[in-house]
Amino acid sequence: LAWPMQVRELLDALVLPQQQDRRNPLRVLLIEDMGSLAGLYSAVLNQHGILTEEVTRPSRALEAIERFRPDLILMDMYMPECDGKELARIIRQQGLMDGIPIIFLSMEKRQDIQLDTLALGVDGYLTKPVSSDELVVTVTTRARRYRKLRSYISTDSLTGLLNHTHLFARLEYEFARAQRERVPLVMVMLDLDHFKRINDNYGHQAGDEVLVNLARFLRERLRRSDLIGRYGGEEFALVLPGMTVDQAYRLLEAIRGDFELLDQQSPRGRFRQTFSAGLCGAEGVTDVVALVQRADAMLYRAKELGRNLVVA
Ligand code: GH3
Ligand code: MG
Ligand code: MG
Ligand code: MG
Ligand code: MG
Repeated sequence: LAWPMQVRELLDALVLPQQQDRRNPLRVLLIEDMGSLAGLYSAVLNQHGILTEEVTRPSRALEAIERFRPDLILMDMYMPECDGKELARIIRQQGLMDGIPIIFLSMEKRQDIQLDTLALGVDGYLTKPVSSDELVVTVTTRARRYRKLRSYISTDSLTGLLNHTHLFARLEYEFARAQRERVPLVMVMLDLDHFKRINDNYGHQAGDEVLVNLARFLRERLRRSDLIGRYGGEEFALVLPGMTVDQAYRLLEAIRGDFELLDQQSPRGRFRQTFSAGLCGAEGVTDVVALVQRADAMLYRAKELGRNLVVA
């Protein structure tokens, strides 16, 4: 298929990987029972810097979504185990990913059937055979837009950490997974010590900078798989999957000790800032509410015992 030159350039500009895409490629989950076809789509998308994961059995889809965290789902309509419409409906019921773009790829040309799927909340319909250009443009633009919207609603604007709502959605998932796979998980509640005084003595702006510094410090010291959230105000919450309470205690204690030594800058002078943290392991805990309550109780203990402490 030959496009006029201007259209070709427009297409290239649209799908040109943007700076942020290169550092963190767009992720597309392909649900297609014909493995060879899935491989073909993957190859086209991969050529444009898009990461893909292929699922040939619909029953594996939810697990793949949770693990791979796609920015978009490309789905076949007719599959032996389950039809695409049913699967789309199930995906739409999952809290964490309920807004993810789902695009159908199918030979189905009947408009009433296509309309039916659109009414389900499916975002678009590509009719096979689809051209590479159409595939790449559709996927890139929608995945990028979803990613942007998702980051607005899931991150705290000051620190860039997960916000309260999103942290809890992710915690629910990590907690369930830890129970299911019988791996440890630790919840941490962390609160800055006498932070009110910092605002009073050095100004609110300096206080904000401390929050940003701590967020950066935590990101540097924790693993990519750990969840770091701003619980609210000057309180942070961490979820450390796969870590035992002992390991988490040692890690947090090291972070506490190093953070305490950082010089916090402000126009009214330098100062130091400490935090206290409470830890709780997920083992034997029935739900996330109880988990957070226990970590909170440990934090309260740390405050009572004099602050600048980690209590497990
Ligand atoms: P404690 O050691 O008991 O936690 O003492 P504290 O002073 O840190 O706790 P308190 O709950 O009395 O005060 C929390 C302070 O945190 C008050 C509030 O102004 C400040 N704070 C909360 N959110 C922000 C924020 O986004 N920016 C700034 N600069 N300050 C904040
Ligand atoms: Mg099929
Ligand atoms: Mg307080
Ligand atoms: Mg505090
Ligand atoms: Mg507080």
